[in-house]
Amino acid sequence: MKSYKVIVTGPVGAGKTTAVQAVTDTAPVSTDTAVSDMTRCRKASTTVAMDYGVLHLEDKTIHIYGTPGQERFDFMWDILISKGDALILLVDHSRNNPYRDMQHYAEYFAKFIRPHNTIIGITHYDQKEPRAIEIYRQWANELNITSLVFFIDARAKQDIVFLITQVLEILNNPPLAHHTPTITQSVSASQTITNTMLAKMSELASVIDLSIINDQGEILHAKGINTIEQETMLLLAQLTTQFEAVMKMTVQKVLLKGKHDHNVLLFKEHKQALSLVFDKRYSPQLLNQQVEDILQWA
Ligand SMILES: Nc1nc2c(ncn2[C@@H]2O[C@H](COP(=O)(O)OP(=O)(O)OP(=O)(O)O)[C@@H](O)[C@H]2O)c(=O)[nH]1
Ligand SMILES: [Mg+2]
Repeated sequence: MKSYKVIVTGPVGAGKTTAVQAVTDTAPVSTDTAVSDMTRCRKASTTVAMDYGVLHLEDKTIHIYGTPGQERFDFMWDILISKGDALILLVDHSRNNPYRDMQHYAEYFAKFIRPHNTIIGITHYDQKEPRAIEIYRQWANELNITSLVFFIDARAKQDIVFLITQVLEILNNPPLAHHTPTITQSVSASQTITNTMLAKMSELASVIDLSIINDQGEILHAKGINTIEQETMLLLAQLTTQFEAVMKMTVQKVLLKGKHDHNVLLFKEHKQALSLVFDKRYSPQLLNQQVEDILQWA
């Protein structure tokens, strides 16, 4: 079973969240929030961190990440692209200047974009007077992105599956000599959170799942959590690191309150992040105290 990470990017409203939701086999992760900018009247919500979903195609598992469109969240673009095998650029035909949009993304992702790893989908083509696909293909060539450009509808599952299939096809059978993506071997860092500590944490009544992520973004230990949750924890840990760099603050703990049964408590500890999914009937303060005791004394 081969696994791929495909990043979906493009301007605000191009349909990134819609595309991820359209193809996701299980419940997608979305970080949309109500639009507060008065300037935007096209849609009610915007993505602030990422979209995430998983698609199974024959013998492949495809992890799909949607970037936020708004530029104030563009630090997420770097985090997401650093994990990507392939890039889908959605260009909104109904916006004022789709060429400029393409140019912006071509420049931003120039280090990543190669002819065999990027594909362009033109969305919203039903909402404005048509423009020939050849014009978009010509623009793409001028911008040195790729010659693969298609009209698609982000709401249609088959269109997104088509883009993914095409880009994986060229990724695996590149037309020209290409650079082979480096596969990073998992290097086990010296573990400051010991197995004894983990065993004690697992025994806590409130703890459902736990995972440890090192500063290389590798999952060193994951108990009970599924792939989607692992990926989300990984991103959460990376987000806190990014937050530290941008805000010049130290993140020690993050508490996420779930809508339903579970909460998440993330501890940053000596270049490692420990995340605990716990039953929300228990108090976070109690869990915090218990974990701190274990980290200090176990
Ligand atoms: N008519 C039409 N609507 C589309 C098409 N593709 C997407 N949409 C709609 O356009 C809107 C796009 O919204 P999102 O998927 O949230 O856009 P996004 O790219 O994630 O936006 P941000 O997260 O704000 O960057 C949704 O209402 C979709 O239903 C298309 O090809 N035609
Ligand atoms: Mg979105």
